[in-house]
Parts: sequence; C-alpha cells; structure tokens
Amino acid sequence: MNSCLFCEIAAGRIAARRLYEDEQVVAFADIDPKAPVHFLVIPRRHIASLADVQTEDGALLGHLLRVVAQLAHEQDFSDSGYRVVTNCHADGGQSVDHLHFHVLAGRALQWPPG
Ligand code: DGP
Repeated sequence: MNSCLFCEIAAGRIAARRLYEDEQVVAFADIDPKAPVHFLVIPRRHIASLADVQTEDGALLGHLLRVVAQLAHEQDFSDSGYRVVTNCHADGGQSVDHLHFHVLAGRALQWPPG
C-alpha cells in the first residue's frame, strides 16, 4: 500500500489536532472545517472506504460510531444536533482513501447536501 495521509495522522507522524484516541480509533479536527464543529473519526487500521468494510469489521464500526456519540455528548452538541457523513468513492466526494466519518455541528445544517 502506498503511504496514506490518515494512517500517518493516526500514527502521529503527521500532526493534527487530536480530540480522542484509543487502540482502534482516532478523532481529529478537519483541516478545512465546513461547520463550527468539524472533525473526523477514523479507524487506525487502513480501510479504504465504506465499500471496503467487511463483515468482521462490524464491531469496529459500531465502536467508531459510539465514539462519535460520546464526543458529541462530551463537547455538548449532542442535544442541539449534529451530522455524521462518510463520502464514498468519486461520486460521493471522497478525497482521502482511508475510511473516515465527518462529524459536523454548531449550526443548522442544510439538507440535501450538494
Ligand atoms: P473527504 O473529501 O470526504 O475524503 O474528506 C477528507 C477530509 O480530510 C476533508 O474534509 C479535509 C480533510 N483533510 C485533508 N487533509 C488533511 C490533513 O492533512 N489534516 C487534517 N486534519 N484534515 C485533512
């Protein structure tokens, strides 16, 4: 596998403003925020996109989403609301080929997205 930006961030070799980490998951601020709160939650293990998730990754995905809910609660935007998005492949707008969930909050978000 060629070097992956988010693998490098997860390993701490590229700097990012980290919000949370454990043995499976890292959350860090998006470099180009689209809302007052915008961070990314990723698995440490390289999974290229949602399309590459396997049946055995179910517990990891569940944990990842539980971390999102925990951070929303801790950062006090759980009640006001938030959005969780993963972009998959070209038409989905994916630009970094390492599975990541965007977490957006802090303003009323529009629907549908562009
Ligand atoms: P996507 O387009 O869905 O693949 O989202 C990729 C996101 O990653 C995008 O919102 C910008 C963010 N991003 C790209 N490069 C970096 C980086 O070097 N550091 C951080 N913190 N975020 C990055």
